[in-house]
Amino acid sequence: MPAVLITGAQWGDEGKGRATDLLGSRVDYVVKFNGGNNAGHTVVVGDEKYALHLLPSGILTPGVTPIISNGVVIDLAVLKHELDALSERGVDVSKLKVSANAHVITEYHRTLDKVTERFLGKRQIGTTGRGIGPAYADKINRVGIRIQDIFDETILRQKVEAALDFKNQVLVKIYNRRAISPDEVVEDLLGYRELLEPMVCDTGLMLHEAMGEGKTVLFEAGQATMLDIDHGTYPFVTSSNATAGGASTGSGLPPHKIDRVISVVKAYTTRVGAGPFPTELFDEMGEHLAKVGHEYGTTTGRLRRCGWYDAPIARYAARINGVTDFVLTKLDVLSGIKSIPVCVAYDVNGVRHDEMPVNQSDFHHAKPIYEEFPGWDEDISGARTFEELPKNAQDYILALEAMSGSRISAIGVGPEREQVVVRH
Ligand code: 2SA
Ligand code: GDP
Ligand code: MG
Repeated sequence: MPAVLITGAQWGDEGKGRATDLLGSRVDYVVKFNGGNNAGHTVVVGDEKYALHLLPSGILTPGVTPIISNGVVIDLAVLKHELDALSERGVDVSKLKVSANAHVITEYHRTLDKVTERFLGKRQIGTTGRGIGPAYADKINRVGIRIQDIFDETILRQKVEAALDFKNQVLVKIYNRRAISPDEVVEDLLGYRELLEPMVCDTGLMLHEAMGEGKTVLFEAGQATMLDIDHGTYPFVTSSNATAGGASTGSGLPPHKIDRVISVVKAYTTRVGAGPFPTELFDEMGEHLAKVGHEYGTTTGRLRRCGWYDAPIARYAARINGVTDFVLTKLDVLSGIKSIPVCVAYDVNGVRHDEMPVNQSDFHHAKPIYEEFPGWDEDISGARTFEELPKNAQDYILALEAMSGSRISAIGVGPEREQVVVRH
């Protein structure tokens, strides 16, 4: 398996960090190619629980070279903080490489993220407030600051002044905030030179050469298909490409190098932040899933919205990403539920839609059409083979597989490293 990609099929928090960790011991490089410290990946190793935001989950696997590639937006204070925190816990972080072309998140991006959300009021996206959208907006507007700029003070100053020129007018005149001093931003960024020096390189070239030597690469997507800037529920999305295509533009490796696409999908659905969610539950069952599944944002601590499995979304993810395998997580959370509804299609104003409607308003009005599956009472967290699962759990998996457009090759039955059923 020369290059494998792991992506989320739903609205994030499917358990991608955990899936990356599972494959980690079989790869040489783990690449984070999109997003920034809005991500929240939880990995449980024995008694230790790690919550990673900016660093790829592969950093926890000895021997792996973790890479933050060009498609990522980096908050340098967070980078330093996460590296220090992991080092204190005995994790070797010395192999990390960072792309010279990655963009930085600065104070003005964080400020703009928060004030824009406040300004939007009821129409807000529910961002993580980490400055992600404004940093990507600057990248697209060609007024972004890249990691390499930090090593040329004259250029850095010019770019920060250019970026702040218009923003300060907006901050002062529209949002009634104080102007941000370019000097302070420049000083702050220059302070990270020493930290960055040994890790900055041309990560695209590095990966290309590694693959030439037969090394294996794992791409780890942040967020998920339905939060993708192009293919998600726009505008209730993040600002990067979280789908498979993003791995290529976000790393500099051509698309044909990726030969396996694993999509992680939860046995039910969750969403954090605003936006349409057809199978969302507003009753005690929603509360039950949130409680049993510990559905709280890994980055912001926000309670996640919960609902039933949505097969058209899984099929959509299979199509957009070219999924070769699904990893189904959190099946254990469904234990004890008598009858489990699964959304098989949508009703939009009396018309049946078997696939994701292309029109955003249709998706906002989509009512799930459910099929019911009998549940199971057994604790399945000790199962390690498909045969050890109760018959109804097996049938649930097989039904999801038939509806979702690709093989389910592994099933999470608990948060811990070994709590997984691999199907051969
Ligand atoms: P942003 O901050 O601009 O990327 O927010 C835009 C939308 O994307 C959603 N988003 C996420 N959804 C699920 N999980 C994410 N990571 C954290 C986690 C989130 C947290 O693992 O739990 O802790 O709140 C993530 N990151 C971004 C976000 O909710 C907006 O809807
Ligand atoms: P990510 O953003 O996709 O990496 O996922 P998060 O780490 O934000 O959220 C997934 C949560 O589910 C974490 O708390 C994991 O420890 C937990 N988790 C992952 N797989 C399983 C599973 O199979 N069962 C249970 N009960 N929890 C799981
Ligand atoms: Mg998460």
